[in-house]
Amino acid sequence: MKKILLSGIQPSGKLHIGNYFGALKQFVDLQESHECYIFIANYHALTTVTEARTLRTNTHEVAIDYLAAGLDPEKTTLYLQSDVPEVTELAWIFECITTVPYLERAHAFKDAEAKSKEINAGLMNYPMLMAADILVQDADVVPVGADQKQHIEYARDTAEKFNRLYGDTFTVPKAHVLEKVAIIPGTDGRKMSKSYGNVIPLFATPDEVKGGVMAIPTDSKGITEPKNPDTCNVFALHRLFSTDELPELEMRYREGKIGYHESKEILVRNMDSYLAPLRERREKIAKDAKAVAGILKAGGDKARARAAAKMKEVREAVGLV
Ligand code: AQP
Repeated sequence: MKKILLSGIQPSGKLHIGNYFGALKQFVDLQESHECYIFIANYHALTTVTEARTLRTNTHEVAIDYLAAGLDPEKTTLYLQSDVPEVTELAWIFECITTVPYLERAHAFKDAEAKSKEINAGLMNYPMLMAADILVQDADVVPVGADQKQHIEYARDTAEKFNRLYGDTFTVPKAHVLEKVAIIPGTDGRKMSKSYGNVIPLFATPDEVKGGVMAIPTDSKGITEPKNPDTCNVFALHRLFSTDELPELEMRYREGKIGYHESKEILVRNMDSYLAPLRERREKIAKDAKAVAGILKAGGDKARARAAAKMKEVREAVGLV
């Protein structure tokens, strides 16, 4: 029996190459070896997106991105989180066995607090909704970037706590984080993140890719000065897109045989050849909105049926009957 893999991405904006290497590419790579459930986390996106039209458009775009990146609906159940409303019921039940100080320890919560953001209750309860997404499908494996690792710990803790209180009900899931791509840096060297404005969109046009790469800040070393590839934001992206040339580029960096401008030009060229086939596939898929909606509907029906069966067990376990 294949292990159950589950993960999702929020439709809170255009997917970027951090989302791709940190998460989406792994979903694609693991879809042969696992029974896969990949959703679009539109309930989660409500914590930040407050315009219905934007949420609807982003959701449709992410569905196209999933397919263009190589998720195959024959192998992977693709669905909208909101087509499985059972997760909100389960999140409520989890919130009732979870303490507020525990939720306040989440990095995402502390980050928002440090930035003095107005924190909505949805943001605070985010880890419980995520735990519900994962546990309601009895997922074994959850591929994510490093920033989400703590949330998987929350899901594990919640499964264990529920099982202790009400009897063995949930599988305790494991995070799957690939160290090499755990934190993809953005154009400013911080984690690539929509909210930091340092992203290169996965489906950027060639001009956007060029603009994004050329704007990456570097130090002011001249062409012949030795450079440290480990602290260069351009080189960090070479590690993803220039794998064949990496040893040569590293040598040229260390020996002062390449300037940042040339390094960026090489990166733009390599990014374009990597991203062009994905872009072409996306254009084709985007032409048939009905087919995309049909794939999500079929996936939603399947995911919901599984969730409903699990919720029957949960309701009985907690005494809601
Ligand atoms: N820079 C990154 N490196 C590696 N993995 C990343 N992920 C996101 N950014 C990077 C992974 O992408 C998946 C989906 O993430 P999400 O939908 O939760 O979005 P996010 O993490 O909130 O992405 P952003 O861009 O950082 O959004 P904002 O700025 O709105 O918070 C996750 O598996 C995540 O680890």
